[in-house]
Amino acid sequence: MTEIRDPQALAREAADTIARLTGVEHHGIALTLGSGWGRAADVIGETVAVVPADEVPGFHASGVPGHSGTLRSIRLASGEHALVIGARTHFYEGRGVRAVVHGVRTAAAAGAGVMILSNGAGGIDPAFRAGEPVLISDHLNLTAASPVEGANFVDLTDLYSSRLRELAHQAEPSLQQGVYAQLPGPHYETPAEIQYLRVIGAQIVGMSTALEAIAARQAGLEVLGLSLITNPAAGLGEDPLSHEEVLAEGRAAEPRLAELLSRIVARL
Ligand code: 8IG
Repeated sequence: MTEIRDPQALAREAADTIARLTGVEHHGIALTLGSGWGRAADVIGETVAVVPADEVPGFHASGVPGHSGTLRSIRLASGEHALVIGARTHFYEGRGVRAVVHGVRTAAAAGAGVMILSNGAGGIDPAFRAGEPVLISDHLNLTAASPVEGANFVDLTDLYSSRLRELAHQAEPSLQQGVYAQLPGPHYETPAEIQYLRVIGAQIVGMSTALEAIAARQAGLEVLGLSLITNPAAGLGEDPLSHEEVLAEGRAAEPRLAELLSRIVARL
């Protein structure tokens, strides 16, 4: 029956369940860790509790190989707790936009003020090489969908918080930044579509994050977005795109990304 429930009420119920199962009442920071970013959960602090996603209202076990299906509570050096959401629902799974942004709404209900959204993505700008992390500076939401319901005109001017980007840049001065385009997927783009995306201002392309960022802003969270470039976008590299390539680049980058996220989180 959860599909017809008010999304706010479902997020509240999820947050209460997380508090009960982890023993942690308040999570000040939340992170969604995409392809390549998972190892960060082992490094940013001390894991207090791991909860299977399907024990929390509105969450589903992951349908994507290589993606985990748990929620973790982590105690940071500051004493604050971070909630790691290892159970992202993608738009292409067809569960609807409410399911896609349920993690973000749950994070807000759990007390988060900062939402870190990470992903694996294709590089359109040739300056972004496979294996590199890139800060998301802005996005093009090309899903033709919105997580916002009703006449609710949410401002997205500084969606990817310039304060948090500045802070990330201090943690890692070599970080470049770019505009992320979210497409519905699950197919990758054609080379013609990548040329079109380049012309309209996209430098990174993926299948997540933009809808989540919008919901995060609506919920009053400050958003930091990070992409691991796992492949040159279609038509720009030598090889056809494959999920195996994505997973392999992700695994290779994991230690570096974990260390990067630790340094960023330590500055929040
Ligand atoms: I990882 O090249 C990853 N996710 N749409 N295109 C799209 N999504 C992606 C890509 C890519 N690489």
